[in-house]
Amino acid sequence: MRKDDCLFCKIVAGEIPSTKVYEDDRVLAFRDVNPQMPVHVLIVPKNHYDNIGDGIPDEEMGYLFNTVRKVAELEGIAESGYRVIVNTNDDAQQSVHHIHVHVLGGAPMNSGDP
Ligand code: DGP
Repeated sequence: MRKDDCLFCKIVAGEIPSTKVYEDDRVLAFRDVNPQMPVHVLIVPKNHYDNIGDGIPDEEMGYLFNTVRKVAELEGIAESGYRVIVNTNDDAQQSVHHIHVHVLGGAPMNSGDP
């Protein structure tokens, strides 16, 4: 389930390079090109869904969010803490319309941080 004009589908396919943090047959986690924190990883399902409102099956959504824990452990932020953000549609300034989970951490966050 790929969308041909989707940037993150191209990253999943390896057509656009990324710095991978974790990959399995269902998800890819890679470093954000414009990090807002020392750790800033994006996790995407390999199947294309525009966003939370796009009917991603419960099981696939659960798998996506369980990958957050794996990434936090790999990045060494599981104990210190991290923030999880899923921007959805225009008011949230979702800029890439392939559902993705931001995992941010690596330093204490203040209220103005992402
Ligand atoms: P959002 O605003 O939630 O749609 O976040 C999209 C994020 O994707 C943004 O933080 C920057 C990141 N991004 C955009 N283009 C690329 C890219 O080509 N490679 C990587 N690694 N990240 C990208």
